[in-house]
Amino acid sequence: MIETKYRTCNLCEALCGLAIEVENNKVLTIKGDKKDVFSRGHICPKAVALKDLHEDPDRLKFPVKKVNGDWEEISWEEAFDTVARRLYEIQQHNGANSVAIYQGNPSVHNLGTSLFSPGFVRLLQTKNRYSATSVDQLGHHLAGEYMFGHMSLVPVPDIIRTDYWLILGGNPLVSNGSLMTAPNVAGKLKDIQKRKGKVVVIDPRRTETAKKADQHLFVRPGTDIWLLLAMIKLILEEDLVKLGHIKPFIASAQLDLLKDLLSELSITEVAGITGIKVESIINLTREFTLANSAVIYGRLGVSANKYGGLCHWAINTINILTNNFDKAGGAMLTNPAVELGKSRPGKKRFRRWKSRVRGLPEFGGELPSSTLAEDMLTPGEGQIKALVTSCGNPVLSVPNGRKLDEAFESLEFYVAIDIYINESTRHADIILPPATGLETPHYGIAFHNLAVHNTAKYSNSSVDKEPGTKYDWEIFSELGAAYEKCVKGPDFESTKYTLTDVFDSLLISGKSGLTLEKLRQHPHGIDLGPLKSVIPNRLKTEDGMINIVPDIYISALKDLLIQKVDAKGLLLIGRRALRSNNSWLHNSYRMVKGPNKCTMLIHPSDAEQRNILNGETVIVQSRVGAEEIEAELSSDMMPGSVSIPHGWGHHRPGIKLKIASVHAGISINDLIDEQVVDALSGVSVINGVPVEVSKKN
Ligand SMILES: Nc1nc2c(c(=O)[nH]1)N[C@H]1C(S)=C(S)[C@@H](COP(=O)(O)OP(=O)(O)OC[C@H]3O[C@@H](n4cnc5c(=O)[nH]c(N)nc54)[C@H](O)[C@@H]3O)O[C@H]1N2
Ligand SMILES: Nc1nc2c(c(=O)[nH]1)N[C@H]1C(S)=C(S)[C@@H](COP(=O)(O)OP(=O)(O)OC[C@H]3O[C@@H](n4cnc5c(=O)[nH]c(N)nc54)[C@H](O)[C@@H]3O)O[C@H]1N2
Ligand code: SF4
Ligand SMILES: [Mo]
Repeated sequence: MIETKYRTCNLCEALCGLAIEVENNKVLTIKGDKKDVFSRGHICPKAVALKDLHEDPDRLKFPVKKVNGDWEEISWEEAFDTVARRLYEIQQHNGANSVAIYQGNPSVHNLGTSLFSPGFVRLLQTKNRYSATSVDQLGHHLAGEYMFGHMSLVPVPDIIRTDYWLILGGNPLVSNGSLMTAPNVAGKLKDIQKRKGKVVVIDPRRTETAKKADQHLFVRPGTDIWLLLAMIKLILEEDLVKLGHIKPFIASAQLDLLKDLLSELSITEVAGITGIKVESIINLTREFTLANSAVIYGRLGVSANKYGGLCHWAINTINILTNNFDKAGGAMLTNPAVELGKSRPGKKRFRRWKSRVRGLPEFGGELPSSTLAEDMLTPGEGQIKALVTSCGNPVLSVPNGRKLDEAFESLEFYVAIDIYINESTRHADIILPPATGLETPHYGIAFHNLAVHNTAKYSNSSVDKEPGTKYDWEIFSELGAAYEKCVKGPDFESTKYTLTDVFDSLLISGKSGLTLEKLRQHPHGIDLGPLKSVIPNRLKTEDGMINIVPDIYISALKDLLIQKVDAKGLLLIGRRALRSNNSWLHNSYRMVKGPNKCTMLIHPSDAEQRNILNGETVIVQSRVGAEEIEAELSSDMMPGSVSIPHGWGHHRPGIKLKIASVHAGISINDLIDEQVVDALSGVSVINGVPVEVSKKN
């Protein structure tokens, strides 16, 4: 019998509703669910890859152990006992911090991992915790922590109601939006234009989004902060400040301080640094402030760059100063059924400890991933000797992948919770593979907190997992129990919860009145209404105020303002493709088929100077490596910048991905310098990396 199952796609942040035809546990078709209260039928080409993922013969189903370089299947029991014992013994000999954990992007897309990994991580008691957040979005969270009192208070652009959308360093028509859950961005962009609004994109590449926008301005990679500061200066000096209803929550002395700090900034110099003309900077600022509603949205290009921390403070500040914060059409906080960041005001969760070798700051309990390799390779007290990875592929996603290869190989023990033997997990001793994708229930806890409209939707699994396989949450739970037996003795029995127990109690503790039972009665989701003003209720600062000039930002700003900016040479930036999902969807043939997608885009004038023709192989050289790649000439690139997509590089020996290893590409992170991070937040600098490009002889 053919049944239609409704669920939410777990691949990216857009939370699209899917209608899946299933017969005898086999997936027949995957389409958009027109009745989904949020996405209304929208999907992208990646959704069908969920079928390929479900059927992928290369996916591991049972634990494997490396024996003399080969993989052998072992029982779950043996796997949990061995992993728990090895981790415990290594910590007994070398201290708790000798075990590190890295959690990757799908952790937040997987309800089981979101709810059950924190308990396991706490058991390990290690300060060496890492995640993809520090290669992605530290700046957003740091600004939330210091300006609004909690790292989860990340405002989202209300693109459903805005009249002016200014996008910096994001390409939501391809990425489908990030830190802004908004299915069908293309439709929403068109709607802004239909209501006579305006969309402006600032990007070193004329992206797919820029081509649909009303205006595009090239910006030299890594220099947006100067543009943002120039905008703040103009707003303050031209008396364009409008605080609206949040006025009582901002100390007026802070505006004077900010004006003072920027008094020496020259707009002409900003134009020279950014490549954006003085008159464009002035027009942009005036248009933005004069629009009925307007919002700046900054994403990866301004998040994982040298000033990622300052950029997101500046973006929030502009939205606030122009009466575009906590207001329809501006930057808003959400009212989700399960709210993140409910903890009480208190001590900042920043710089409570440092990375061992380079002294980079902890934030929210984690250290910057750019330090992971050196913290493993540098001998001495506190050296990392063992690693747990879950939902992550740091060899491809963290700067200097080659150094990580070396570091992972040097470990005494490495356990990966992952579905594939890929670039990272090939170094593991044991891999614990979960049931995933369509086999799991879904609720987008993190993403409902970041959504442009309030909804709630729970999906049951669409197909049964194979008998004997385990979900991520079962793996964390059972591994935790085995580890606790090592610590507390073989008779210790830890309390066992199920995923639905934990999720239901979380729902009930929220104020929405929703229960799991109620959500289950609404397979297309429940509409909880448009975003609403939440200030001051959601503020978590100790004094109940918004802080637009936190001390750490003032000192970072002073350092920035005395910098000399070198505009010479080529700067490398990243890009994403519609049929790609970070590093792990390339084993689906329909995602990789067609012409080579892992090319380096270069402006024809830069190519001509180097005698490079379209399609030729070039050598890209950086401080940390040199890679050969096909050049693709494109006048969509700003002269002086070149672009390579990330997530490729499947040529490494030992990986067991038949399709991906044929469509291998190179890894941009083999060129990115792990030593360069944003001095304020510690986020990796993956955009704006100096490189030399030459023709291969
Ligand atoms: N140069 C450069 N580097 C980048 C970026 C860039 O733009 N340029 N982008 C950065 C960003 S934004 C991010 S988020 C990171 C992503 O970096 P990571 O999170 O480290 O890497 P992913 O490619 O998302 O890898 C996901 C891993 O999870 C596994 N997996 C998939 N589903 C499941 C599941 O349900 N359970 C388990 N246990 N495992 C699963 C996959 O097999 C894969 O190994 O990369 C960052 N790195
Ligand atoms: N299809 C697909 N969708 C995805 C993903 C994927 O891999 N594939 N990954 C998901 C993840 S984990 C994330 S975090 C999001 C990311 O979502 P986005 O941030 O929208 O995605 P990117 O394509 O990385 O966009 C970054 C843009 O910044 C530009 N840029 C680079 N340097 C600079 C700079 O210095 N200044 C400015 N102004 N722009 C700059 C780049 O040219 C690029 O257009 O996408 C998510 N969605
Ligand atoms: S946009 Fe994202 S959530 Fe929607 S179908 Fe595509 S991958 Fe899935
Ligand atoms: Mo990301």
